[in-house]
Amino acid sequence: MAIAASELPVELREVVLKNKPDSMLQISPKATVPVLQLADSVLEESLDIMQWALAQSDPLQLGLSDDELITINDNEFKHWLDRYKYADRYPEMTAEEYRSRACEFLMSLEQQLEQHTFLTGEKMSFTDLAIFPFIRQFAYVDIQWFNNSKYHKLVQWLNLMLEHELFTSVMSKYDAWQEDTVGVQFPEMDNTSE
Ligand SMILES: N[C@@H](CCC(=O)N[C@@H](CS)C(=O)NCC(=O)O)C(=O)O
Repeated sequence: MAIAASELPVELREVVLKNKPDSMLQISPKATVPVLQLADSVLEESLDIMQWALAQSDPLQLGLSDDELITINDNEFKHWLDRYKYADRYPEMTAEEYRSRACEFLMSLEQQLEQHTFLTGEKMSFTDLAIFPFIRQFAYVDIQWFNNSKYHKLVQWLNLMLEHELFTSVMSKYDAWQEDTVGVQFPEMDNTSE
């Protein structure tokens, strides 16, 4: 989403995690996605990629942020989210217990959203982009529970983000990239208008 927002052109290489290309493992032995290969360096963390893109070009004025909310999201919340999502792999606690641990963070977000439409103000910002994918994952573990929860503002915010063109525009499905081929040009050329 940050790259789409920046409108910087990249070559997209869709990776199937069960069959990672050798050339990806060579430049990034860490072996996680996303990976961004630049002319003289490799970025292997989503936040670094977001910052790289938006530092150069930010037409939507999302800004750059190392907000405390992002730190809590990437550490505490992600920890409980993974356990809530895969509770059968972590039998020490029930899914409901994992969910209630994760909810501490949801309450912080709800408090922000009681003050403004997005997490840091009336406009969507870097912080919204960084946190949204994780709240989306959390919500879809049990969407009925989420939609009926007490986090009313968060439910509204998630829907705003899900409907936002920036999100829908990056949700196309791509075929896996094959070694020694050219990936997909992104943003894709709009060939609907003559
Ligand atoms: N902190 C990293 C996390 C990256 C990460 O864990 N990505 C997952 C997919 S969402 C992955 O590539 N896992 C490796 C695998 O499943 O083999 C980032 O934000 O870039």
